[in-house]
Amino acid sequence: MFASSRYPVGSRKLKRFTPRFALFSSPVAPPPMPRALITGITGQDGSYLAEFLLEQGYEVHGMVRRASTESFERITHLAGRITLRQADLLDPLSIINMVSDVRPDEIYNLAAQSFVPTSWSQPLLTSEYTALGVTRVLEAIRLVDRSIRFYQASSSEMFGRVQEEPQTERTAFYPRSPYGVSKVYGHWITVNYRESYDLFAVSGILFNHESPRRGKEFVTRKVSYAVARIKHGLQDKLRLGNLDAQRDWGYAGDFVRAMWLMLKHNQPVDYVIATGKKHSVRDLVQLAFDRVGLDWQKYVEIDPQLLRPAEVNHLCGDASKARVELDWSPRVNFEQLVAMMVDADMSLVAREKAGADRMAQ
Ligand code: NAP
Ligand code: F7E
Repeated sequence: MFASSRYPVGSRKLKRFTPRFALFSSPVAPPPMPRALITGITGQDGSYLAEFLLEQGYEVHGMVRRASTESFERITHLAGRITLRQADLLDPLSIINMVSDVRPDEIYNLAAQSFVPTSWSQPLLTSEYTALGVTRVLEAIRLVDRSIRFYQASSSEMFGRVQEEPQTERTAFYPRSPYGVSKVYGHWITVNYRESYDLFAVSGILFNHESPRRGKEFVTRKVSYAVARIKHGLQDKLRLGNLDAQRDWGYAGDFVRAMWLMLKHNQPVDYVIATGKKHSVRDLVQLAFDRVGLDWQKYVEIDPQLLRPAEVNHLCGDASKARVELDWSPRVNFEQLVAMMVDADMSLVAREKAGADRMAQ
């Protein structure tokens, strides 16, 4: 049923790529550009995915929510090349109208409340965005056009207290936070709509992925930014929580390529996306401080307030299925990732410092 290389044979989607006049005119007119809609385009992954899809020749639309101040810094360099639409995961009508106006070939549902600690302080809002938000997008597809392909941003947080090592697509879930629980809902509702309505809906179970565009509250960026500020003499301590936690950290640029490969595949299948290597927060800290020639033990303090009510102690994924079936594998390793993030923050802090000095004059 999902048999062709690009889009399903016999589906309405095929029409978009086979203009009728192509049979009579020569040379053949180029097929229309595929059209993608990204929810969460202002986030880390949304910005990398938008860039990647533009490179693949897509027309890219992004969903943004209304705010009194805009937070578009990750996508300002794409201005004029993407189209932004206002809608909100909490408002079903806004999503239906947006999908109906854009009529995308593919929807990447990346929008979510994605910071794990906030999911304990705002558990209901987290479920509204991160769990029920998925159903709202799926319902819009069901009502507007069932041939739209759908990607759901699922998470290794669903494995939580891990039931086996490494984790695969067959590992049982045991989430440890309201965020993880919400993602389990998002995962299963995606599977359910695929099975109930024959949608091309897939769930990518992505392990932690980072970049210089990562939010500053996540541990990798918190460390790289603090290292840069300490090196530039703007900060003298870095307060952290659990240094023993271990994660399978990859590079966001590599991971968005996997999302696209999943929607290009001839069958809707769920995949684990991971590097297969785990490191502790302590390893991360040591590497980051080493990069600028500082001894981390002089600067890092443990703050018990940063410990979580229920911790995910270690995660490590096995992405063999994606390697074999999608020909996907990561290109950036952990050491390169940490170096990339520290170097980017060294430049950023230097610019911030120069700006502050100019203001003071
Ligand atoms: P992120 O940087 O926190 O971005 C989240 C995005 O969601 C932002 O664009 C945000 O918009 C948007 N959003 C939040 N609530 C919304 C609402 N009510 N309506 C519309 N948009 C809303 O997250 P990320 O790291 O790019 O991750 C992307 C997705 O992958 C998320 O679903 C996350 O849970 C999941 N994931 C991430 C990782 C990872 O390691 N990065 C791993 C597995 C899964 P604003 O700019 O307006 O806040
Ligand atoms: O924490 C420990 C913390 O907040 C990683 C999200 O993208 O990946 C992310 O969730 C580890 C945890 O990411 C601090 O206890 C120590 O064990 O960077 P994080 P996360 O919770 O793994 C998954 C896959 C997602 O889906 C999420 O959306 O680091 N840790 N000290 C700390 N963490 C933070 N944030 N801050 C600290 O000071």
